[in-house]
Amino acid sequence: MASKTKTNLFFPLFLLIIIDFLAYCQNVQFDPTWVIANLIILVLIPSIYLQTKSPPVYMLNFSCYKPDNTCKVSTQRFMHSCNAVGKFTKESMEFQKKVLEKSGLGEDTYLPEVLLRIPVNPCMADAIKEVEDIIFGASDELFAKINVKPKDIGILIVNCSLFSPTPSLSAMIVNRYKLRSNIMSYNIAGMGCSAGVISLDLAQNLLQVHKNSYALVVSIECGTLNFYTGNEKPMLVSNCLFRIGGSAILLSNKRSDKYRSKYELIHTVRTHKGVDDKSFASVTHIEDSERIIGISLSKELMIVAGDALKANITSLGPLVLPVSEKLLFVGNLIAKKLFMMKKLKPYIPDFKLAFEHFCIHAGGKAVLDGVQKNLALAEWHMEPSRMTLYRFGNTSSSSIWYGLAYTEAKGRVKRGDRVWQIGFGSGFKCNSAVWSALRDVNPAQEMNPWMDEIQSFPVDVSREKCA
Ligand SMILES: *[C@@H]1O[C@H](CO)[C@@H](O)[C@H](O)[C@H]1NC(C)=O
Ligand SMILES: *[C@@H]1O[C@H](CO)[C@@H](O)[C@H](O)[C@H]1NC(C)=O
Ligand SMILES: *[C@@H]1O[C@H](CO)[C@@H](O)[C@H](O)[C@H]1NC(C)=O
Ligand SMILES: CC(=O)N[C@H]1CO[C@H](CO)[C@@H](O)[C@@H]1O
Repeated sequence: MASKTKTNLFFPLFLLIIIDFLAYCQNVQFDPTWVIANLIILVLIPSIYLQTKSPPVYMLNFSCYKPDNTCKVSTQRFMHSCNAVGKFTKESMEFQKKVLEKSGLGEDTYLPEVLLRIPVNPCMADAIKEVEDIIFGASDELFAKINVKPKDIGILIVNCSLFSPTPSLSAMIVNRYKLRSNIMSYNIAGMGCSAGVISLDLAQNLLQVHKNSYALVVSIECGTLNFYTGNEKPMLVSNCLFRIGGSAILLSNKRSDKYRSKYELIHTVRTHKGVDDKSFASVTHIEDSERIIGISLSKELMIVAGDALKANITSLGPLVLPVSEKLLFVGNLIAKKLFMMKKLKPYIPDFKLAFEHFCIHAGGKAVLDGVQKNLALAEWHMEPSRMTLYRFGNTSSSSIWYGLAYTEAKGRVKRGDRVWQIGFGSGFKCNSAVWSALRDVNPAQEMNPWMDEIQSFPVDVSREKCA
């Protein structure tokens, strides 16, 4: 978009300079109005150009929270804790065990400590402690990585779907890091796992309006108060999949920061299918018949997710795909619509030509399988997302950052590589962010949760679970 405006605006400027130059060579006498008109155009066009061009958005660095080893939860420990809750029927226990075994989660994921303590009796203070650990853990690491003073940060966005205390989570960050008093802070709640991308999109929009700013985006989820203790199956599933985690990202729109940033944000695309009732009801926070609160996942979740993905691909495709793929896609569409070739399968563009790396929300094995099938991705492309699910579980919106950290830890990120982050969440929403790497990432210098164990990955997830 910006480059098109550039050529459009610079063409007349270029023409003018040529005319001036020719006139000068011909010794034409300049009359004053001509000179003034000339000057005005020479000053005006570049300034119009600078006004209309939206500033770039760079990501200086990011961090993912790695919880303490004491919070590690194996299948056995999980079942033990569930047993200690004392409210599950035998059938529910069996069901949870079965879900866990098929989930794609490994034996090293993390749950909040209070849920592992016996007796299990989480309270508000525990939840606050949990979010503090995650938020400050991720942010401390981020501030250690970047050379930016907390006072320089102008925009703060925190997203935590299920826990929204007063004072807000964003206020907790302002208080702890002594952020400036005119900070623009936003606390997003209730938007589910795709909120990570929503907050990026919000940050991008704000950065386009507020020049020379830094934006801190913190994505976390709080599980403490959302552990479901009833016996309805749709609500038990999320107990098994949800694990703790969080991420912090620093964005900048200063052009000079290009030289010390990791990635540039190229596109964000948001799809909201909330108009459709089935989509709307696919993930809900409700009370069951015994008034126990939990998160209910509907059976249609996978279909709904597939639909949302398709919709968003349709709008993202034209932005990112090479011309050849676009032609095939349009050709297929014309054949179907114009020539009534209804049996023809819709052409699925090869997104591997548009991106080198994929980070898909690790919500569960079914989500990843669905996306892999829809986009025809190879195992190599799925590896970061599968390993994230295996090692950290469903960490909600921050899971796409664990995926990116994995890709970096494996030394896969090279200058110019394009990364596609796909988030899914209640609503139902499918959101994408597209990044371009500004430099090679040298894993030896990185600090991220995968670093000290990256040699042991990838693990074969399918075999792991049969054993
Ligand atoms: C913020 O990020 C977390 C990531 O875990 C996600 O669970 C949460 O839903 C996100 N956002 C919002 C707006 O709730
Ligand atoms: C992942 O965890 C979040 C937060 O608990 C939940 O809303 C979401 O439904 C989970 N995803 C899946 C597919 O279970
Ligand atoms: C990001 O942080 C790591 C430290 O973990 C550092 O080695 C790396 O150089 C940083 N990247 C940039 C582009 O500043
Ligand atoms: C914001 C955006 O581009 N989202 C798109 C996702 O897909 C739907 C359906 O094709 C579009 O209508 C949205 O505009």
